[in-house]
Amino acid sequence: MDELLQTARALLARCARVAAFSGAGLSAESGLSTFRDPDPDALWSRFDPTELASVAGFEADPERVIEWYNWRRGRHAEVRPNPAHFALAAQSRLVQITQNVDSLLEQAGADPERVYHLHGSILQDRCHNPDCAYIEIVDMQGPPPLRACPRCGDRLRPAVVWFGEALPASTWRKAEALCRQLDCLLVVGTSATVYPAAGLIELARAHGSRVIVVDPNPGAAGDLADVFLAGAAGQVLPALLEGFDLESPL
Ligand code: BV8
Repeated sequence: MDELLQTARALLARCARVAAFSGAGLSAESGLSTFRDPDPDALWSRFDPTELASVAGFEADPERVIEWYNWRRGRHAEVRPNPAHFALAAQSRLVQITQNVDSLLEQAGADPERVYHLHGSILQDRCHNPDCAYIEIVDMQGPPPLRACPRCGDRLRPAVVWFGEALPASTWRKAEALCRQLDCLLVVGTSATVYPAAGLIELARAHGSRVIVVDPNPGAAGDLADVFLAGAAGQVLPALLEGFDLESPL
């Protein structure tokens, strides 16, 4: 690992335009389950995403979907950022493109303007009616049950992106534009299996970017890596980023 770590640091030292792209693995050491890991705790091995993270699932049983997200919100309220979040947040001029719906990067000090949540945020509820822009922050300690939108009467649901739903347009556009002008993309803790987000790695490579991947398991992202660092983000990122002041082109 040390030799590879030095190779990755030498690569980063030559890169003026860098960004980070993360998934559930970034928050695993904080105690938040990932989705597809080969461990019994992984969410999609315990729960069916078509029933709990889809419009059809919500329409079929909205109470159950809200209960499930409120259970995840309870978990979220109990956990804290881990050394990987702090190492990334310390790179204050770096943009964090993330698939995570948690706020651990921001809790670690990352500038919210520089955290692009491609799959939304579990800290807010929004109106399910696409023509109603009502959105509100949820008390993570005591999230409310299913309720009606105070503006249009439709149901409120977590402000996350469910399967089959479009990503937030302006956030996606910013992430795509950024990935077209990088020297290096740092990929952390994602199986790179969910699209269009996973397509950002190929997009960055297609525009000349090098790719560093940090993950205990190679997976789809590993296949796209110039340097693959096989390890846990909380252990690898502090050593990888130590002393750097990386910047993203904005
Ligand atoms: C859409 C939010 C159209 C909710 C989520 C092209 C090809 C194939 C399929 C599709 C395609 N295009 C679209 C699709 C369909 C679908 C899709 O990609 N399906 C996949 C499963 C095949 N995509 C969609 O439905 C998207 N929408 O296409 O809409 C459209 C367009 C216009 C107008 C209308 C409609 C929406 C996708 C978003 C779905 N929402 N989550 C919630 O959180 O509840 S996705 C879900 O998976 C999570 O958000 C997560 O972010 C995402 C990816 O998972 P990962 O983060 O990578 O997590 P995973 O568990 O998989 O991997 C963890 C990794 O961490 C592993 O590699 C592991 O080794 C590593 N790890 C573990 N511990 C550590 C670690 N790494 C470092 N350190 C550690 N300690």
